[in-house]
Amino acid sequence: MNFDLNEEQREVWRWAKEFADKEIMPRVEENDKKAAFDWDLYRKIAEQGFFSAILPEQYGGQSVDFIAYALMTEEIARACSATRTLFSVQISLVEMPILRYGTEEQKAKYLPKLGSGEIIGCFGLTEPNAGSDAGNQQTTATEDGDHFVLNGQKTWISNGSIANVALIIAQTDKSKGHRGMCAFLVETDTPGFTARPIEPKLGLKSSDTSELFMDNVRVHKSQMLGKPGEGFKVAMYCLDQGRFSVAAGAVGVMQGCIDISRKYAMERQAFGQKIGEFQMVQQMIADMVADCEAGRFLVLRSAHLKNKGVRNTRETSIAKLFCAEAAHRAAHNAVQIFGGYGFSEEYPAARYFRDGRVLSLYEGTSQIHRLIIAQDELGIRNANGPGAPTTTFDRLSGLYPEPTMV
Ligand code: COS
Repeated sequence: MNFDLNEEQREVWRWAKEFADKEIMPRVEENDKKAAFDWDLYRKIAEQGFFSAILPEQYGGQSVDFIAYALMTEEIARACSATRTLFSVQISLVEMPILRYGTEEQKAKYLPKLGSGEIIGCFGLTEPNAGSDAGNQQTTATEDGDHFVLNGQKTWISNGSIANVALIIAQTDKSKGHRGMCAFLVETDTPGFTARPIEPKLGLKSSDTSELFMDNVRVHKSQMLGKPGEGFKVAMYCLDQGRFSVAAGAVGVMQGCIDISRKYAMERQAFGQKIGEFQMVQQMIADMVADCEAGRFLVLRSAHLKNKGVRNTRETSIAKLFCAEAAHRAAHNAVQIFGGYGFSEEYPAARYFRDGRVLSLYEGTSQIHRLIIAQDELGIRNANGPGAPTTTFDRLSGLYPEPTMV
């Protein structure tokens, strides 16, 4: 693993940082207060080409690698986690699964439009009774001639009310359990498809989070993503991608907390000196910095494996678990450093605290990630699939099998 960034990765990082500072930061507070989706910012992100960053040139993209993608994601989250959620869903949960599982027609139909921001995507897996237990899907898809008819409800769907296309996981044959599921690309203007925002939320206030309802929604067979029965695998692939960008976003939250705490600690005076000169404040700053840098390296390790095309469910789970919980610690410390002002919505620490809380809930709770990591370690279930290396020596010495993403 090379610890040096190449010129392209540095350039992408600078590009995203500049955009985050100039375009996102100045409006983050107002957007949070208004609790409304910022369409103007959305258009700016689209115009800049951020949504197409990872797409190959043939779909209008720039083919940036996963290291650059992680750094972009981090920068956006440093400024605003709600905006980062929009960005992650569009890329990791919609574009990437279409790239991986889509037919040529599906890729040509959706990727250029998703990349340019002409359309927005969302990912519909979670249901009122299928959160951590993702295999317990109640949404059904019944075959009817050239179509499937979808019925059911999804919840906690980011971008749900603003999406033009929804990647929906549904049960086609209940008797086969997770092997009887399919994934569909459902256009949200199809009759019978409706969405309703979930409000109010603790954080991510300017991000759209919605419930989806499907009442006899007819979807042509050509809209199935992946093969019949592959729906659960498609969903797990989506989560492997989404969790990576959540982890990168959590690093951004940590960096944001460090930035505001550094500034405040070197301005605020108590007992005749800057509070940053007190060792107990320095301890909190040091913990935040160590967590942030450790988390960033875990994310970059996952990115490195993704660049090689090697299955990385285990490493991504470790990154997601660590970074989400470290972001909570960082936001907690930022509030502590700000003291009473940390409890005020007039200062940024409270927003990082509220927005950061969801990081260990969505895309797999911390408990789910501990389960994946521990079961892998104990030899109960190999997180990276059959044949993946199981010892640290094999993993680190690069003795991976031939690249297999799923
Ligand atoms: N990539 C590819 N395949 C995967 C996979 C992954 N990351 N994880 C599991 N699979 C495969 C397994 O290999 C197994 O395949 P076979 O049918 O060939 O044996 C199949 O999927 C079922 O796996 P498993 O038995 O482990 O499924 P479980 O129902 O026990 O669920 C967990 C496993 C709990 C890990 C899964 O349900 C999960 O991640 N839950 C959390 C869901 C989540 O994050 N929700 C939040 C969504 S917010 S967008």
